[in-house]
Amino acid sequence: MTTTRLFRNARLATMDPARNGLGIVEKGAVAAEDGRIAYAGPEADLPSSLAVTASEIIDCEGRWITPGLIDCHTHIVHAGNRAHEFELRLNGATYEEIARAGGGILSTVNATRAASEAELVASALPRLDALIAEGVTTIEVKSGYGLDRENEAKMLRAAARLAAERDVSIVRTCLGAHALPPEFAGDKDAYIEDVCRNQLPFVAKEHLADAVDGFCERIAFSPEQIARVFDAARAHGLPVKLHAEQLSNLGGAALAARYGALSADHLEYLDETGVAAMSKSGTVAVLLPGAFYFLKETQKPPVALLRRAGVPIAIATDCNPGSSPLTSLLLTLNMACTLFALTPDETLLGVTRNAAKALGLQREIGTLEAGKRCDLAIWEIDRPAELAYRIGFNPLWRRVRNGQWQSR
Ligand code: DI6
Ligand code: FE
Repeated sequence: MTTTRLFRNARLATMDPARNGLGIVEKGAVAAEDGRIAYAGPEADLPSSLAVTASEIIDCEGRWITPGLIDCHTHIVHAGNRAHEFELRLNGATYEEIARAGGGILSTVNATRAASEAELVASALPRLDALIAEGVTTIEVKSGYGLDRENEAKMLRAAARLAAERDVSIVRTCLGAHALPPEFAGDKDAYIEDVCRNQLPFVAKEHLADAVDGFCERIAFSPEQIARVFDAARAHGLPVKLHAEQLSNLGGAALAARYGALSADHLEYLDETGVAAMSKSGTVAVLLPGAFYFLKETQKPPVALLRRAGVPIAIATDCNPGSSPLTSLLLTLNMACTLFALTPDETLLGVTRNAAKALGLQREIGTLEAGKRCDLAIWEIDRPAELAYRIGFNPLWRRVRNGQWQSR
């Protein structure tokens, strides 16, 4: 039997590209049928068949409904934390110096290798809960702290378990090419060979990831090395994305675009050539103001160029223990406005429609349109800009997943 649930007397920010801006509908309604949106639009135009069959009618009393929020770039599965490095940096050490001295990512690698899958799940859950409490319904989770076949697989399995522990969708990305593990010290090419020949074939065979990512940076891997990883990903039918132009400009975004990447992420040092390449390939620019803030960077991503070229912009927490220990997507919206001068509307599209595209899920989630999964966030606000305006306040009223009411 089909169950129809009707959310009425609401204001909708549909994010529907066929409408202007946020696709706002005053006096709107959303009908969910078997977990999917059967209707989203003016309540006056609601098909009477849906109104009649509804098994439950929820009066939203004028509250705002947005699509469930999407955090499209996180590293929430990891062990330990790096508060000590935070102290070192406040005493003058730089992120790159700490990484070169064997700290940084590698200290998280040691902790993550030593943790069991169950321990990784248990330590990720409080971070996941913080995101969920703010209306997040889909989260991307990267590996990248295992750096060998067994430990990368352990991280990706832990990520999948999160979706069994909580009502949330998890999208998994294999980030084997994140850092050089100690057993390959001095030989990045040999490690890249391990990623391509050993890690990715296994991850693909076991269906452990939905995409492949890399870190293209002088402290990580060169464009040539990343190209080898992308070739291997392509051979296994996996789409790619890339940490690019975060600390310097190596042309990573243009490389990613040549491989039809879903997204290029960070992008502080992106130049005009990179923007043009992304625009041509339809690659989403994922901006991560949490890492920019936490590392006290000064070079800002070229937002004006991205806008002019029509590159879709997404926003994410980058939640990770080293450069962005951030578990609030709402605070991320505020940071994107204050630090990168995005408009509140741009940030809201960046955690809904454009974040869905960054995950290749634009047909499934990210807007309030008939046929999509009925993942909603319902807010106690008077206008959408409030979601980006407040600092450290959570106006979520209710979350809806697959058409089902969730407790906060
Ligand atoms: N860029 C980042 O900001 C994170 N990874 C990456 O490639 C940092 C990860 C860490 O420091 O643990
Ligand atoms: Fe990252």
